[in-house]
Amino acid sequence: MHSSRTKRARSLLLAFAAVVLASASALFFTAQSASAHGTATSPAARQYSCWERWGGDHMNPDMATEDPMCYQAFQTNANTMWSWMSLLREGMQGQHEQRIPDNRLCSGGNAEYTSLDEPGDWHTTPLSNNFTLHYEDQARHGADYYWVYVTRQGYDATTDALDWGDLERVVETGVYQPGQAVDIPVSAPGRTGHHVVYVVWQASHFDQTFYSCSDVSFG
Ligand SMILES: [Cu+2]
Repeated sequence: MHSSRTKRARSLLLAFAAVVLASASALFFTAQSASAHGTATSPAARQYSCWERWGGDHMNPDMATEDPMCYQAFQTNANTMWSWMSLLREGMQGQHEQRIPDNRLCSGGNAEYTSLDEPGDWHTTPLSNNFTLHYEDQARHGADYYWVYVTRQGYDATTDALDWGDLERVVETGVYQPGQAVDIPVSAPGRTGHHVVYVVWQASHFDQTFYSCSDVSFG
């Protein structure tokens, strides 16, 4: 009597522990996959650049004067930086240029990232007109394609939010396999000064698309 009751209690406990373990690992898996997508890291996307330079020191008041665009981004929503790898949209069916409105390109129309649409004196990466774009695919999604755009000469990133008409699409890649390094040669001749490199990453695991703006200075 007594021992069978103990047995029953023990097996209930085991069953309970199994459920807890299973849901904990499901949670862990979700957190892992959610935190592991990617973005352009060189030249660095706006949110990655702010995270890289200020993520470890984001309460520093000097940011307001030294790097006002990162400052406004942290003030608006610090998750924009903590989730630098999750600037994505789902189910776009390849209609990036049709479905992302002008002035919302840098956020991809994703409400968590609106501070990135603000024009201003974003920190730039100095580059020559022929450069290699490195994209970090943390999640090993692979790619159906990458589209790389560069702003036209005359565009002013400090006063004008990005429109499709400001851009020239200079690269359309083919497929990248999951785990393959993504280093894309880009040529953007005839440009000097502050420009924006805009990247569309169509991931391969399902219809999930990532957008990013990287500020560069040519010449
Ligand atoms: Cu993903």
